[in-house]
Amino acid sequence: MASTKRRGVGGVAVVPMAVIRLGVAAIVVLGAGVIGARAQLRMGFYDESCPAAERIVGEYVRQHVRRVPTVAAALLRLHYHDCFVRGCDASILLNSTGAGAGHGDGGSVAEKDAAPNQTLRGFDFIDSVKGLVEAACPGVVSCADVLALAARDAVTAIGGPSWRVPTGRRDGTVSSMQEALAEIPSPAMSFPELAALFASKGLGVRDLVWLSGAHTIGIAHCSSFADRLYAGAGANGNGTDPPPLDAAYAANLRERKCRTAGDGVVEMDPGSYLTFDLGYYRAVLKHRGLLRSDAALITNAAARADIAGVVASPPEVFFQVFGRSMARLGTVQVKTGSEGEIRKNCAVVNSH
Ligand code: HEM
Ligand SMILES: *[C@@H]1O[C@H](CO)[C@@H](O)[C@H](O)[C@H]1NC(C)=O
Ligand SMILES: *[C@@H]1O[C@H](CO)[C@@H](O)[C@H](O)[C@H]1NC(C)=O
Ligand SMILES: CC(=O)N[C@H]1CO[C@H](CO)[C@@H](O)[C@@H]1O
Repeated sequence: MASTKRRGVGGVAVVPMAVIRLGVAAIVVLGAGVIGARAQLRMGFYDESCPAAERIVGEYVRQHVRRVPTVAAALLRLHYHDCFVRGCDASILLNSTGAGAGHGDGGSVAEKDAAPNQTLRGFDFIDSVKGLVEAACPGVVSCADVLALAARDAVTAIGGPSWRVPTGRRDGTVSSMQEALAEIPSPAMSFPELAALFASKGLGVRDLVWLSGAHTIGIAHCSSFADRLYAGAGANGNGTDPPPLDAAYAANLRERKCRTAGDGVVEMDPGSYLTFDLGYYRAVLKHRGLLRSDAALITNAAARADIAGVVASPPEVFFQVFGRSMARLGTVQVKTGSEGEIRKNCAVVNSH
């Protein structure tokens, strides 16, 4: 505990009780529900087979994120969606093969084309990085590892946290729209529903709370939360919304960015949507979290207290707990060893 305390707040003299409690809780969570395959990933998996791999990914990411910082949010979300469907196996990157194209499993309409994925971005970016890695070491580095590394490097490049990304993930060969619809949390879900879905991935309630902090960067379309602005709009029906969006903020959105329930976009952390900071949690505490799933976080007393504790602490504390949860997310149901394949082109399975 003492060493965690030191790492957690590095250099900060006074450690609030809430921070100590967070640190202890995180360790307890780490010990529970460990997923079997995570042990088979390891740091520097490509050190011999493709020593340049991690450097190629990092350099490409830093170069492009400098010019197009919104890429960071795109890659982070892509990695998360990948891990939630069939594990972190790059199945999210596969194109649909057309109805009846015969994967034999009925999964020919890919995850990419499921409704929650229609706002995913960054596919071309990953294809480009993978192309560079393939040029250096053909057939060695998985798309799943490229995505995990690129997401981490992009978040770090915008001044956000870093975390350890052990490698050795293998790529899956199946991508299914139906599974994506079932396994990716809907923004309309309540806290217990979100917690149950995270638990099914071996992730705890605190992982839910800290990973949601990813919404400190990026944007949401009005359609993703329109039911909080307009009764009857959106997938969630009748506009019941505990707790509701702050009334003044909702009115402002209706007048400006979301005049209709449709296509407008809103920064999830207004004013600092390109900066990895505590703005998102501050907004959530003020009932200005855009999505119902954001608002849901403070319906749970313990989660609300954790968020208040992190908001009152130096940003390094958020960075640390976020990084830990990202490291765990990156190990969800990974394929290793001789499972799956190393895809040559991230959009299509290899032909055998
Ligand atoms: C807890 C359940 C979650 C729900 C229900 C959820 C839902 C959503 C929705 C609806 C959007 C907006 C999409 C749009 O309208 O364009 C969004 C954006 C985003 N989400 Fe989540 N999310 C969740 C958790 C996460 C996690 C765990 C991460 C990553 C660790 C993440 C990262 C992001 C990012 C970075 C964006 C912005 C994407 C962009 O700017 O293009 N989300 N999320
Ligand atoms: C995958 O789909 C995208 C968008 O539909 C397309 O641009 C790309 O060429 C496809 N890739 C392959 C390898 O078929
Ligand atoms: C409206 O929302 C409430 C609370 O979630 C739910 O019990 C009810 O079934 C909903 N009604 C309709 C018509 O969707
Ligand atoms: C990025 C991406 O692949 N988006 C797709 C999401 O699904 C729709 C169809 O439902 C496609 O038209 C998009 O291209």
